Amino acid sequence: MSQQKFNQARFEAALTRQWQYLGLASASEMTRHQWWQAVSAALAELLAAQPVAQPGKAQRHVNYLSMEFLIGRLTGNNLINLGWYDAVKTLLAEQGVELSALLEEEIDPALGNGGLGRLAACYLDSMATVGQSAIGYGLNYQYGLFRQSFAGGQQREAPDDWQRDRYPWFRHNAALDVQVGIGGRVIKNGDGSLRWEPAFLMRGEAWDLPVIGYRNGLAQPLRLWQATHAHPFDLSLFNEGEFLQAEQPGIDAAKLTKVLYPNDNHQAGKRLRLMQQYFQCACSVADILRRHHQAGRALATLPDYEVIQLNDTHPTIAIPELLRVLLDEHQLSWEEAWHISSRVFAYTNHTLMPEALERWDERLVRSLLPRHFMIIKEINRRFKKLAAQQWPGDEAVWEKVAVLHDKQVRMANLCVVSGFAVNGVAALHSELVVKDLFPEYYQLWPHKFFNVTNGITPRRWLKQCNPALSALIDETLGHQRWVTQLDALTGLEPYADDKAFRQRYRQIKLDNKQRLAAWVQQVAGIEINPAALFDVQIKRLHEYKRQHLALLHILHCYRQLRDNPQLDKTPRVFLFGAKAAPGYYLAKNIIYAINKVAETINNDPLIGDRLKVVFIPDYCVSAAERLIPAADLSEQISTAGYEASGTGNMKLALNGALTIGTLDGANVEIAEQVGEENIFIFGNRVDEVKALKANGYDPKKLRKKDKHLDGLLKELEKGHFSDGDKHAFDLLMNSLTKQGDPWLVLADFADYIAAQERVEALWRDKEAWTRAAILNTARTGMFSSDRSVRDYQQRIWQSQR
Ligand code: T68
Repeated sequence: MSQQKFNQARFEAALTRQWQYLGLASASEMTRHQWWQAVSAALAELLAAQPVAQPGKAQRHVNYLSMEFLIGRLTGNNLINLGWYDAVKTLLAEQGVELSALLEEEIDPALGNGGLGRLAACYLDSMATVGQSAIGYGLNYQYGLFRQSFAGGQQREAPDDWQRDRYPWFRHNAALDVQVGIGGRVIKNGDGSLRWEPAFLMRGEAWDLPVIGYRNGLAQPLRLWQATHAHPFDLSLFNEGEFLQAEQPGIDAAKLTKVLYPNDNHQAGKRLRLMQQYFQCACSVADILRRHHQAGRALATLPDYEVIQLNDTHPTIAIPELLRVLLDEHQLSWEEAWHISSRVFAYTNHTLMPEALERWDERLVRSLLPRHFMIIKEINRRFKKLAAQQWPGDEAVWEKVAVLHDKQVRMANLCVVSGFAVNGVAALHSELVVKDLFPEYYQLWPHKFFNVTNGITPRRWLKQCNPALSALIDETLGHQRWVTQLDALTGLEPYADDKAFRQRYRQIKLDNKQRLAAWVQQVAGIEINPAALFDVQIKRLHEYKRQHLALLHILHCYRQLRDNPQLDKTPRVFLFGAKAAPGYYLAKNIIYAINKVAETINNDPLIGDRLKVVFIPDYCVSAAERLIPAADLSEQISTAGYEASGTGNMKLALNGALTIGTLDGANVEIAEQVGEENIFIFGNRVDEVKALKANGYDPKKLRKKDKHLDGLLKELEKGHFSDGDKHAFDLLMNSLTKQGDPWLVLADFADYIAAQERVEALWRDKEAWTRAAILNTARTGMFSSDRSVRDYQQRIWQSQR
């Protein structure tokens, strides 16, 4: 498969149609935003008109079901993958338009919360690039993840109206519309079979975005469903003169895909969320079966051609939906239907935290999806028989493994029982999935359990976001194979010892830092010194990720400088980017604390630019693309055992930031790859965390013993950073003390500070630091999502069933 040719004449013609459509007299009348719209729409048009290659047929097609696809900006990325970037750049330059400026006009499609949604986007890019035939199925939310701003240091949220209706990359494929029911009751047919009679019907519209493989001529869809009412009007009501009520159902259906739920690693249990999940699954299952029938294939062969990968449990309801269609619409027996469905579904677990494991109230499921509830009950009943054989009379085990328990449907259990594969997302996490979360299932079905370590796409996370480093790599290796074979970066290893190379590598980092500094000035109004160490923590705000541990380190540095103003201390800029779920008050309190501490430190004349603290507002994919190439230090400091993998850790290491981190998630594998002398590992390990908790860990005792730590906490408590308000950080302080410090922040504090001292020691030796940074770039090739996708292929999708 080869790259698609860029047809300049057709592009120009398409571009002309765009400004004519806008009613303008010439291209030069377009605003910069219109230029972005026009160029993107013209490219989309060209792409749609060209026949695209399809991956080989000898493999199962992957249906990647995810409630979130955090795709980020598309125009620049598509140009790079198409290989058309330079041609379009030159063409626009002739019209006096700068491509890079125009790309800044794109609003990020933020159709996801964090790592899980971004992972789905990286996997789509990699599947298209390695030639894995696939469709991503998700929802077309009208409002993406909220926009974040700060007012007096507090997080404010505003709706993210990202203009899905005018997004130039979308194509509405009207031929693919589906009808979806909800509510109602189950009816017995004359022959004793069952039929669901829904109370309402909705229509799902297919809105496709093109996912373009890297210079291989492949494009395949990300299909996002948008809800509307099945009939724009209830005609009978309309005819009776009830105009307003007649339109009502349309309004309700459209509500379904209005907003993305802004929680990560937490389940709120909302009715509308379950409706979203079902809507997404019903549309997707219908589309998969439509394709299968259209290809003239028998139902029984479905598992030979299709696999459905569930991105966490959010799309689990697809399992009873497929069974329902097979049983009720195709009149298959239970055994026949189960024989099909149980070879189709594979499930990826992204968390062990109990509050994130989805459970739905039986009553809610029954009222919205009465037939599905019956099917879930039947799955549970049959599984109970198997469990009784395996663990006769063991009620305790049954309570753990049951799909239905305590009037709740447990989605993770439903996935394990009904699917053929379960995987964790990093080696350590997959081990804990087996040992701590599903030990009984593992005993029953060891062959179902896998690890697939997460990955990131090198196209966006190196080639696109760090063009200067990419060019240096091209030149040094003498080829660009690394873009699709990231392991080739090991070829850089010898250059870590080359002084001239180190100089160039360092200069690129400095340039990136300068660019970042200019942007920080713009968005945060803070001047930062590019020569300082850029210490970066970017991820969702969550207690287990411990942004508050980083805060304690900041307080420590500030104390040091006040105690000893002459101290020769490494100048640092602490950069945070994080959104807190709107209802997560403790997380918001941590943001507030960081912002208030920042305010004090940044304005302290004694400190100058030796310490700066910046909380970048509205962290998103495009912000990450600026921050990552400019980072020196990557903060990956979760409580061991709680970060399933992390993927920001991979992006930062690849771009030459050294990691300071716990032995958690993929940090473990990063440490293995880069070597322990090129990473700063600290803190309690998983078994030590467990032991501490089991033996009655008491943060108060720790605080009493450690006078220095006690002093730092007192400053927060006494209103030193909050204009005398002693209660400003109550939520945070209560968590650290009265509530027993569940995330062991105080327990890891001393070792964290010691690791930070090692960071400063290495930083003082510029050459040694750069050497370590280069080795991070050279040795993180295995974290390409191309490798992850190949692992999925070999271990799960294309393996014998
Ligand atoms: C993340 N999970 C993991 N969840 O926290 C991270 N949750 O360790 C891992 O690297 C990443 O997944 C990819 O595997 C999430 O991002 C969510 O965003 C989420 C969203 C809705 C409900 C629950």
